[in-house]
Amino acid sequence: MTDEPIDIGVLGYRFMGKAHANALDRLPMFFEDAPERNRHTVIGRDEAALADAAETLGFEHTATDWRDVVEEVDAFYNLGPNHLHVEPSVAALEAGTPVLCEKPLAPTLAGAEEMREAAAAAEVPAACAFNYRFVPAIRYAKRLIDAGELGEIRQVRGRYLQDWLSDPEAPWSWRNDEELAGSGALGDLGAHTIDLARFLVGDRVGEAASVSGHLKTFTDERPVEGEDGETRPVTVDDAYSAQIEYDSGAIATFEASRVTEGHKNDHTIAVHGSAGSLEFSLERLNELRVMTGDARGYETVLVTDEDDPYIDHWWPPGHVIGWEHTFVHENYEFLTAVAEGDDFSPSFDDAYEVQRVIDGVERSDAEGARVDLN
Ligand code: 4PW
Repeated sequence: MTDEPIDIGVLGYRFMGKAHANALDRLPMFFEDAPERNRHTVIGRDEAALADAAETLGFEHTATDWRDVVEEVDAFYNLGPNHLHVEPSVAALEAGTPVLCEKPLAPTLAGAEEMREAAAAAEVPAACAFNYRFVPAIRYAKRLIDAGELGEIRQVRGRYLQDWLSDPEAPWSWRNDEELAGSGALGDLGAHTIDLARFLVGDRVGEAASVSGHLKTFTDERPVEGEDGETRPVTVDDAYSAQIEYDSGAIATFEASRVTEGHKNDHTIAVHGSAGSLEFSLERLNELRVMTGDARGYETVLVTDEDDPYIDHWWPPGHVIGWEHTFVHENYEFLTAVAEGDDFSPSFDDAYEVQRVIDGVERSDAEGARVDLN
């Protein structure tokens, strides 16, 4: 492990920029064995906003061009819009700089392939920020599945529901544009569920072998903020649903939406096997519902004991943690992998597999038919 602080360069300083900067803040107090790190440069286009962000998020420098930064730093966090994932991440990897990139890996499968190849050629961690893998209750669920407590895995059901685009007057943003985002709810939210299922049961069921998918856009154009009367077209899905069959013959049903009234950030996943079931919901992230053995129904397990994953770093049993802590765990693992030169998972390879399913859903929707992914 290197003792030199890891200089971090971050592209993007809004929602995800704050989530990761907050995580970096928490490390010295709660993860004392985390490698030393240094908030070196924050990158963006708007110089005034950038100066404010550097001040608020604690970065030493600012830069308006990522090209000036990716070689200079020891780790590059790509938290920019999806259309900026490919080129800067590939350039960083080609310069031998480890990368942590937000999800979905790329707007298209071709972009994800380019990123996967750059990662394979580089001998440094290339990570995709699927933060829900770092929820203690999810790690607990994986232990149960790996130990065979659920028996043979038959079905997975996953949903990720938000409501912030429910109002047709909600303003247009890059997240509504196919060129800039790739897809809508599918890539933004569905990517998480597809990855989480793969994380939990992938070792038992293999990869997705075929998929049938449907995309739906309810609002075709949205107002441009600050531009009276101007609208822009929505060219991505508001909601998607998909049915998947894995190599083993296990099946999954997934859906995501950004227009579901009454659901703010409802990410729920259930796994059903021949000997039991479990269910996790982000809105109750300290809990896992489990049914195994001779039990006649579900038991709710509070996953906050000292021997539960990551919990020994935080508070005494029962003192619950939240969404932001997933980023702390993710940053801890990523920076440790960078310092020790280890592999990191979820990697670009993992994220490419997710993108293969996303692409399959899009093709299935376009063709009106089930598509083979092999
Ligand atoms: O995990 C979610 C994301 O994928 C976040 O809570 C917000 O919604 C930000 O982007 C999506």
